Amino acid sequence: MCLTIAQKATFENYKVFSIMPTTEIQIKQLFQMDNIHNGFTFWNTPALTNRIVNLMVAPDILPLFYEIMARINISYQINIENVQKLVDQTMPSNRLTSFDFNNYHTLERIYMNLNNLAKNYPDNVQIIIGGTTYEGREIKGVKVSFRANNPGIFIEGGIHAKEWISPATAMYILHQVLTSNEVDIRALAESHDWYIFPVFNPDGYVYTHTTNRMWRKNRKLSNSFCVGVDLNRNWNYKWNTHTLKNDPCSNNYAGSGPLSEIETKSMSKYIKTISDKFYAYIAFHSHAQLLLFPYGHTKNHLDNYDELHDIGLKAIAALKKKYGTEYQTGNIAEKMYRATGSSVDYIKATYGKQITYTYELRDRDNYGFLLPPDLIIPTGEEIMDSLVVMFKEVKACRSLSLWKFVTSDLLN
Ligand code: 0X9
Ligand code: ZN
Repeated sequence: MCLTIAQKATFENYKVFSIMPTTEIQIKQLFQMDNIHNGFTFWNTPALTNRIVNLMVAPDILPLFYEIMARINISYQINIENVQKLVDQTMPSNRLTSFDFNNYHTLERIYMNLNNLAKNYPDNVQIIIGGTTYEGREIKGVKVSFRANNPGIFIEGGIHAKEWISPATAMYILHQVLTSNEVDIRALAESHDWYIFPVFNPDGYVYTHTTNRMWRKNRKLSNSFCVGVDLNRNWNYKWNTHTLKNDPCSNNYAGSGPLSEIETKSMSKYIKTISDKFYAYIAFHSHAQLLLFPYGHTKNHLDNYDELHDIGLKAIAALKKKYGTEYQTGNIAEKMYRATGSSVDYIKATYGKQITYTYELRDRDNYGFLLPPDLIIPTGEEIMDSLVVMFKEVKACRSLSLWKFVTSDLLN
């Protein structure tokens, strides 16, 4: 008899190298490495010259890595000696009994905390099941409100499974909205309704805890032997217009069609039901320290680019104050890479929402997706600081014709 035992992926002695491409040719050459061997994994996509690319290399193909680097004559340095060591540091202990921000948490524990908040703040917190997943889980979130019909802010976390700082930050914001005594935070919190969904991709998130810490997509099985769709390529705006080959084995597989995935389909249906209740949509990702805004298909400065850029600059200046963390802001295609089918682009294009930002959270190159848990609180604090300024600026811009969409409540 043959037994198959589900094994946890190990990253023992996997290394991460920072590579600095200086020419377009080098970018193309790096890009091709993805296809040479599946022991090469890019932590960020090679797209811009003079921007560091982090590449994870399996131990058995180190010689091949050194050979390719020499051949394309590119400078690099080692950044992480043993990925598994960092993976272990991010794993929550089974002994954890309460929810905190010194640890990452399992889906179960996050959902339990949402339930507890609804129990403890019955007048302000309402549980919402926004959608469902391929494996039958709930996509759970909350609506937080201090006054009926406040203008809404929607917060999306965890659409990419391995980006654990994203759900952690969404939860941090939620707790601040409920409990902070800081005057500016209270003012922001109580003048808005909050729709907060910390984990848009629950199946993927669970899988990163149980099986493969570096998983990104959902867990949909398809005809191909490869699993999963990138839920941030699956939304119905310019779906799959950029990829040359929509490959199910790629980490950016856009799915068989727009909204083909139950996660995006169900959440898009839910969002439609509240589309007149919110005017801002914020998504959390990692890792690059960028504050991005639409669109992903073009570098052109469309719609309210100038306003979003101005607000973005002020928000990242506020973000930097406490810990000196440097962000850049700009259009997604110009600051990162071209990518279509994302949730923020969809929300902006479909509902004309003017305030749509994507935070690529900490860090840059030291830990990548494996940000140590003692950096959850500093990350949360600086993001809260930036949101306070972002929405002060939004309010200050109200004289511009652009803001006529903002409900009168916000203008009071
Ligand atoms: O590629 C993505 O989906 C995001 N970057 S990540 O490294 N976290 O995967 C960027 C999303 C930006 N949004 C748009 N393309 N509109
Ligand atoms: Zn992401």
